[in-house]
Amino acid sequence: MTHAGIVTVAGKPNAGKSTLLNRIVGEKLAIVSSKPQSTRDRVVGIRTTADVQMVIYDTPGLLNPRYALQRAMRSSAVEALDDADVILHVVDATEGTVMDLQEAAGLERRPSAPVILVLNKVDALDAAAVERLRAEHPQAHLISAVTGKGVDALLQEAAQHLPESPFLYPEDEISTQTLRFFVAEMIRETALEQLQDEVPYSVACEVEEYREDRSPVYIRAVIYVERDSQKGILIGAKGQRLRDIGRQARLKIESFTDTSVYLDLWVKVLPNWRRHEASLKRFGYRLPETPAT
Ligand SMILES: Nc1nc2c(ncn2[C@@H]2O[C@H](COP(=O)(O)OP(=O)(O)OP(=O)(O)O)[C@@H](O)[C@H]2O)c(=O)[nH]1
Ligand SMILES: [Mg+2]
Repeated sequence: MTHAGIVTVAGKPNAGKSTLLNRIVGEKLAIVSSKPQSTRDRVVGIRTTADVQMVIYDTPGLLNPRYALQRAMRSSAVEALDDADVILHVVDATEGTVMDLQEAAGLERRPSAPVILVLNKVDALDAAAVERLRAEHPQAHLISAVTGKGVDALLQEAAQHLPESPFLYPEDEISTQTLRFFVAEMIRETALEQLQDEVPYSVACEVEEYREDRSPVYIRAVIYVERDSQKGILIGAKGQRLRDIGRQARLKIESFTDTSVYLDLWVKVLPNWRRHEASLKRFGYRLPETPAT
């Protein structure tokens, strides 16, 4: 009999959730950045072995929302907690304090699924610090999402919480999201890498046209920002920065899709889109049913 179910990866911004999802699936599905709040909606990865299928939800970091986009991010994460058969609570072990998920995320009630505590980034700690964590949190899994250390043991424990079930997806599937979604995310990630301060939070990306019938594959995409000044920063002197972003994003897309791609990349201003529900919907962010508190 096979086992299958939902494994939700949750925790604070920048804890390494997306890095862990990519490690588990063995493919770079979720964008990773050193800037917090890089994941905005649930990213679904699928891992199938001989008798276990895990549907893994990577979620936005749980934080106190201040504007509409953050409300959408939080509700996406909280929904994914409700759907879970088992939750991996990822904590950045280099930060010192380890809170329980309910407290760290400000949840009103304890999630109903079992929670496994995952202390990540142990590669960045010295042996004494690792020993101390082990003594303080004997039930936790100490891992490094970057090196893969401890991840197999973690997956073995997670699998034990999945119900008996036929597989939910074909065995060779690694995600439920569309290519368009991944392309938009790869462009957004590339833009994040090039930007400082507040600008990254103002960036959204939309794929307007995707022509697989052409060779190279033709993709027209728009990077949206909130202000004219940000548009200037993204385009750069004589358009150099936008060309750099376009070239690097194209390389990522080509390696992900295994085809050659012509990326036609534009920048547009959509004033204050992060605060407008209509704009959020347009970019595919899900809105909470009732305003979150
Ligand atoms: N040293 C070390 N760094 C890590 C590890 N896992 C993640 N990081 C780094 O931590 C930063 C954040 O990683 P992400 O995977 O984007 O974190 P996240 O939890 O998905 O962040 P949000 O989506 O913004 O909530 C990146 O710079 C990663 O390279 C790890 O095991 N060791
Ligand atoms: Mg993330």
